[in-house]
Amino acid sequence: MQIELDAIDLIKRAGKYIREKIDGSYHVEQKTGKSDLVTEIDQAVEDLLIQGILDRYPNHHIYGEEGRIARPDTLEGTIWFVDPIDGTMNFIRQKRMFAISIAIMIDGELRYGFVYDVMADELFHVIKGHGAYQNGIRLPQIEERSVKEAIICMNATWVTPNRRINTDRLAPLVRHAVGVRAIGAASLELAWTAAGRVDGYITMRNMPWDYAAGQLLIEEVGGRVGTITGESMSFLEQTSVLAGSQTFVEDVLTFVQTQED
Ligand code: 2AM
Ligand code: CA
Ligand code: CA
Ligand code: CA
Repeated sequence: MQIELDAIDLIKRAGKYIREKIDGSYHVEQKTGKSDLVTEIDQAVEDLLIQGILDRYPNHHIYGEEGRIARPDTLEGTIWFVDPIDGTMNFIRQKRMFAISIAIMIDGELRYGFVYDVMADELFHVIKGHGAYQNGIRLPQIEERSVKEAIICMNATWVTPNRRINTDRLAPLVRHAVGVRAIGAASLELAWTAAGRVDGYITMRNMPWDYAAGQLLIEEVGGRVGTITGESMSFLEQTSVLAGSQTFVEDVLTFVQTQED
């Protein structure tokens, strides 16, 4: 499909741009606080992606993190969810383990997803109904693992107080799991779940540009993605995310429902 080739071409060009800029100097700004950062590279990459999309598809809508173009307020038509740098803090401090995340939704249905690990030059991509791929090699179906057998990617927000859930209900998961990892780039954590490197991802606050591509990757290999209370995603607002195999997600939902408050 042309749209798939266009998206891959764009994401790889954007990645090359980031690799050229990563060791240079750029401004860092705080958005909502010291853990929520943006640089002029994030903005330049979003501009580059927007330009590339609209050159080819002037009627498509773009829902991008840095708000460089007005966001659609419905899911009608074709929408590109774009996160120019997912894991900005990793980009700034680790200089690795960040991704460009792009998902394409047509009339409310996720159809294509792309997560590009820029420094590893590793592209995860998915076409709904036609497979999920890691650098062009098809990913097998996800392994069914319970919490007791799982390595869980987490985020500090799920063991600190938040308004969505009593986090005392989540902390016991850490004790039961084989291990936990906090990578700091939601799209990569979801792609790694689809690829079987880890067994699940849980966060209390993600936006559609963080999870949409990773969600489709996981669903294509037979996994499940929803909110921490088991609802499906709305794609227009901030949400919790619980992702993994069917067994993992059901196990976590049971954990969350059965822990004492
Ligand atoms: P970002 O780097 O694109 O902002 C960090 O644990 C992960 O959560 C990253 O994928 C980060 O994406 C995402 N995230 C979403 N909302 C965030 C926020 N308000 N502050 C920090 N990270 C956020
Ligand atoms: Ca951000
Ligand atoms: Ca992000
Ligand atoms: Ca980002």
